[in-house]
Amino acid sequence: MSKYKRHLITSALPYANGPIHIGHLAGVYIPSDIYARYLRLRGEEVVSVCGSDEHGVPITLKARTEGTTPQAVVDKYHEMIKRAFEEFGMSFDIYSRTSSKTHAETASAFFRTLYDKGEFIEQTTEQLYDAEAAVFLADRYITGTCPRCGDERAYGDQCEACGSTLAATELINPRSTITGSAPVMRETKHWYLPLDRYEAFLREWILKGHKEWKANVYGQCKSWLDGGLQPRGVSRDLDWGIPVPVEGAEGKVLYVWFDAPIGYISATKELTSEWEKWWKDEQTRMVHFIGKDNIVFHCIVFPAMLRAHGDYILPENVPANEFLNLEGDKISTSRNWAVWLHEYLEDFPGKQDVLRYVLAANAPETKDNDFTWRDFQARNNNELVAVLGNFVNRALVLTEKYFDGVVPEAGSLDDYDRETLSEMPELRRSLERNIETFHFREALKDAMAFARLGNKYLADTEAWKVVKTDPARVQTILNIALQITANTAVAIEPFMPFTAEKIRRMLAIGHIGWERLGEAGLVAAGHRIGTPELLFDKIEDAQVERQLEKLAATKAANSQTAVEVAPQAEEITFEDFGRMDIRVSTVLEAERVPKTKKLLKLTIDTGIDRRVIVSGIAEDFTPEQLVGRQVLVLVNLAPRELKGIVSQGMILMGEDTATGRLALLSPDGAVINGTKVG
Ligand code: B3M
Ligand code: ZN
Repeated sequence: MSKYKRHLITSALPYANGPIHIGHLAGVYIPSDIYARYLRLRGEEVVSVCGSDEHGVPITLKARTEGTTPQAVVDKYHEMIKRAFEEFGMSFDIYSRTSSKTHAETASAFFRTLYDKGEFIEQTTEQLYDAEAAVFLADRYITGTCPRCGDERAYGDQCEACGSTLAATELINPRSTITGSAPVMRETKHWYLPLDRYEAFLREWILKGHKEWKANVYGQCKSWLDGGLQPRGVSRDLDWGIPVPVEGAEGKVLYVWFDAPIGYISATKELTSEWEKWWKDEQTRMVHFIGKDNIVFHCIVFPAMLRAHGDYILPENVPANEFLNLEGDKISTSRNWAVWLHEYLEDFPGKQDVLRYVLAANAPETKDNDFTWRDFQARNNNELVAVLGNFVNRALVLTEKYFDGVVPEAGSLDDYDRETLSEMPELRRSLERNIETFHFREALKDAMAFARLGNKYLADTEAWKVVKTDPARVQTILNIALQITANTAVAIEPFMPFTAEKIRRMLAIGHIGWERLGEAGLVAAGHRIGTPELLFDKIEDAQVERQLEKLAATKAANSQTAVEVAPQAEEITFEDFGRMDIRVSTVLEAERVPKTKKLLKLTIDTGIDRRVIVSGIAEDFTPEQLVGRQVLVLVNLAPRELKGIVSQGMILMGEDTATGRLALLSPDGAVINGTKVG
């Protein structure tokens, strides 16, 4: 940890316009929590700050769609996010919010300092304006075709398809997302941070000074710098946000990406009166944890702001992760395509560490990665249950069985014992190296390697066999197994704090300092352990299927909203409906009608009689799929002749307007043929 006295860890402030999902956790919050926990365990002085990002157009748009106020939106989601983070075990020292008074004061003062130093360019330009809604259109208020990649759903600040940062005026065929109308141009004054003035400094600081940054981060910074930096707007015509603190700025607020990073500073101020030693002392090491879409703001814009202010430190590293997808599709708050943290905590109570483990093991550290529920189940069952849980359980249960729960003397060790124990210090070195270079996936493997080592040791030494002939040997075996168990609790703590605590409780020991990791004497002979319990239980297929059904319903709902649904037909009376006689029936036989593509000839048992019905469903169903199926039949429809066959009735079905596929309507369980539908 070298020359630094303390570590300031910031985690991207989640927009308070929706809940936290697994993409946020894998991209930002689990890496940041692993890192903060690890540094604290190493005895380092750490402050970890986060909070809700409560300004910006996403919030005001959400308020419009929910027919409420931006303050109500952020109050709702700030509480939801804060609660979910706490239950998930995020160990922030403070979780604040940018609608706080301290933040408004801090961000205003920061802006005013740059303004008074003449750091801003003040410019009146023509901006896109929605005359119907009487608002200027910035960021998410405007949509149109991306000039870079042609995607038609680009926004005024960013194109999600190609990741380009855009100016609203660059969009092709711009439309207001408020009224859908084509905007007009209108003059307005704003303030701009001349990033080009900091280009030489940023080149030096990043491209020369931080070659050790992750390739995805370094590469993005380099392409930004090679593309040439432009002045960047730091104010907006909005009624929600922090008012621009200068005369003649009525109706203008700080651009959300100017105010939000200052949220890290205001959160630190709320945490400690000694906030300046965390932000202005070169012996503080600052690390920003973010997702890749925030790299430019944390590596280019915010550092330029801090540099312009003059007395702040800069981040020593910004280990941004790539994106996590879900079941092969991009996670999306607006399309509800996500695994929401608060729902996970409800569906899998007490399983915080399972999700922490899976998302850390699968983290998109160098490239986008995919979360699947099957992989979640497999990692839980094959790694957590079968390796970590199995090893700890055997070590404890055998101690209880053979030594009444008292840790036996180690006695004399043989070569295999010594070789096994000697592996732990190397595992520790690898674990530390990987965590300190933000390779958390590899670090997690190192932590799990302690459990693998113990599992193998118990399997190889076969205490349950040896106990008949050499009980003294079993004392050694179990003493060593318990030392490895205690080491495992230390090694996994940054990743799975709940499980580490559970193992300590079962060993009936207090907290063990990281500095002892790798030692053989963590649990003293003669010590009585606690009651063994299972660390993890299997995730069953039914649990996974339930989650997949939830996602399937979301997908169906999304395709539903994406498609024009036929308007309601003309109103009828109850009597009109009463004239239709619909019966549950069973298909007895089915065959294709020769020389037709769509027709099937069906023999149907309506409960009243057996009859033939011709149905145009041959492109959606094979005869084999239909025989034996119960269907709904309109039995009192006048007979019709189709291709020489008299059809007596009609089978009811729906046509999926998104896909055109036909869906048979059947009772949700077998009922008597002839049952009347009403
Ligand atoms: N609110 C999160 C996002 O872009 C953004 C981070 C701010 S960190 C200062 O999704
Ligand atoms: Zn694009």
